[in-house]
Amino acid sequence: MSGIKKSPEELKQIFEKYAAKEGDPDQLCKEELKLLIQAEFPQLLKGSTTLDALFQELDKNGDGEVSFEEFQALVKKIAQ
Ligand SMILES: [Ca+2]
Ligand SMILES: [Ca+2]
Repeated sequence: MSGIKKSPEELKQIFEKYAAKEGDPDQLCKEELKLLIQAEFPQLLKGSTTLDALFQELDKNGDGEVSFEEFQALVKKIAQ
């Protein structure tokens, strides 16, 4: 009963909810990612993983925002 796994639909809704808070509604900035992680997946920040490290890992193209496509890498992490 981890409660970690979510359906693809739920994950899309979560992404959209937080991405729409500031700036581009289709992209997560670091602040939005922080809010998302803290509220939905706080278990990801245990151990040595910091928000900065997570953000850098997810932002593959380095534009300072996490797109839904880039967010998929996080989804895979959660599913592990
Ligand atoms: Ca945004
Ligand atoms: Ca990006």
